[in-house]
Amino acid sequence: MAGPQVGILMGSASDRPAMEEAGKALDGLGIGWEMRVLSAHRTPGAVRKYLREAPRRGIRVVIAGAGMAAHLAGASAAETDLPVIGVPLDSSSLGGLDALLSTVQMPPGIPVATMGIGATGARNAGLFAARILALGDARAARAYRRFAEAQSGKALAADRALRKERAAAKKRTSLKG
Ligand code: AIR
Repeated sequence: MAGPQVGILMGSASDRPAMEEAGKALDGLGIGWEMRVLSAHRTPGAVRKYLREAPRRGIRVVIAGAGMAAHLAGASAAETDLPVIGVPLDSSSLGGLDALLSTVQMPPGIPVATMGIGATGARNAGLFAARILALGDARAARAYRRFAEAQSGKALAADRALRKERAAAKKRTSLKG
């Protein structure tokens, strides 16, 4: 069996509930992933080691989530040429704005694709990783298309149900009058 293609990194085990969303999104598309707790501040050597070895191990995209002064995505992008997707997490009294600015405001030359704050950002990070992989992987591309069509189908069904409900309510009102 092929190994994981996406590395999901997080600054602390406390980030896990939010970052699991990235894994769930990838699971839904049949894309393999692995998860590590690696901190740009607490374990910088381990961050470097992981990123140096990642391409050889088959990792194609890195997702890095951290809160507070969130430097994990930037530090990861400094260590590898793989695409790095940053997820700012809400772990402080600043509601994640600190992590957002720390992740998004990269200096020129070291790009990080920054998602929104928290679990929703993590889910989008998983989907964005799938879009990157889909460029060179027809199976991932088909899985992504199926997901997008199912999502549209659900939204269209909700719209149909809403219009039906409103039309019925209008009819009841006009019958009364
Ligand atoms: N963090 C850990 N090392 C560097 C950073 N920025 C972040 C974690 C977590 C927050 O600090 O990503 O969101 C608090 O970590 P902990 O371990 O105290 O819960």
